[in-house]
Amino acid sequence: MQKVIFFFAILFFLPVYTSGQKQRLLVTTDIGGDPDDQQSLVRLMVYANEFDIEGIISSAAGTPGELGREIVRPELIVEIIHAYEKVYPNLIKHDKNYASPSDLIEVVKTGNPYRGWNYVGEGHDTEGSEWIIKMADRQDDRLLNISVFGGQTDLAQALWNVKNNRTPEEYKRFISRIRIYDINDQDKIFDLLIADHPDLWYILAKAPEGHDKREGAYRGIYLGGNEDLTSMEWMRSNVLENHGPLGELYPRKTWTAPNPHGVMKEGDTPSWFYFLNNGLNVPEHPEFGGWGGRFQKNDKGYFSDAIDSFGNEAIARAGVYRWREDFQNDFAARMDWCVGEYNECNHPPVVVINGIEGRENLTLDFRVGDNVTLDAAGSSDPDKNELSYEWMVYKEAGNFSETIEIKFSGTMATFLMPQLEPDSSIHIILKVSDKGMPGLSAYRRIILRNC
Ligand SMILES: [Ca+2]
Ligand SMILES: [Ca+2]
Repeated sequence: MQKVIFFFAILFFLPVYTSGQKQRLLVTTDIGGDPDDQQSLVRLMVYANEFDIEGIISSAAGTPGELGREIVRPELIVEIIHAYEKVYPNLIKHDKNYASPSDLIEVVKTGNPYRGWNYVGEGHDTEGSEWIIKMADRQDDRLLNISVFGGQTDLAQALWNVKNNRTPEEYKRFISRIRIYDINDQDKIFDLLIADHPDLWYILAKAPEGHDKREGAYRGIYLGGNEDLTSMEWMRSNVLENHGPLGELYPRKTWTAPNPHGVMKEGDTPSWFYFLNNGLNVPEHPEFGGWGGRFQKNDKGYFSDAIDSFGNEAIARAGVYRWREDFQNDFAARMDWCVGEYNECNHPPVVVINGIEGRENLTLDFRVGDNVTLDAAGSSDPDKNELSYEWMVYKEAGNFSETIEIKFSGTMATFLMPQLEPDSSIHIILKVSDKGMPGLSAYRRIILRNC
């Protein structure tokens, strides 16, 4: 009993919450080239209850030179939202927080069909670049998260406009209001962009120089790990068929080699997975890792791919594929929500850690040798499914290389607090999984430090 009192006293004085908020999201997409952008948007629609989606901007379609013409395809975004509109009445039976289809239509904007640094500057404002400015300026305590599925030209234009038309202080404030996750520097203007705006909070997800491009963190969405979860058979039974008009719109063919299936790619999905409030992800800390991958600050001041170890591999994309079973099952359940009644579908568990519900990560300080007790008692499942508890030490996330001996008992995990190196901490990921169909998991991250 004494131990319990001691523990709650610590909780009362020392919790640090750095996650757990519904995030704002603005997407720019090169939709109209590789159909994987449509795939990523279809998946995003069934997560429209988890974000405030403030913009979906159609930027120059395809990769540079891919289509042989300069074009934007906002109608492809609208088509997906119309399919969402058809399943929306069913989705709200599962969560009333799903965004209204008309609100989503209103934030579809058109960017520049031309791309590159020559299209940034005087006279190159677009509906899309102006919308980025408007949303970043919007009064909100939360930052605006920008997921760049394609080129960055409209984003660069927005930044150019603010830098050249506002005072240095106003520009600085504007920059501090946004976070960017960029897939692969598609317009090849990143070096110029970051040179012009060195204070940007920027993740450039891209395999490092000299590495195979397929090693990149974001590629873990479809490469490495158990690729059977991306097969045509899996996609047919969970997304494409018998799941309503939104699933039917999911493109069935794209380029996935060396993944042999050629169906699910979704190369851009990690750019919004990263910001998803799921109890695991911590948007302000790219080095913590999560569904969108793990990144480290480089000597140039932005974030680039970090190596993660999983199974026998140490490779950046493992930072994403290590969660594939969880994120595919989660997708499958949400696709069921498009057509099924509440009692016919599965819903994820609700995690309680040491009496605290929510999705915030917990930071707890202990002295060397203290008995640490973590307890998931009180966790529940809305479908009354049986639950199981997994406690994982995410070594890379805390820069912690030792092994600690954790004792498990029911909902509890206990261990002795070790001596930590300066600048390191122990990240424990609690995963609570249900025995529903498909099996769903929910997470909490606990960060332990020496005091
Ligand atoms: Ca794309
Ligand atoms: Ca459940």
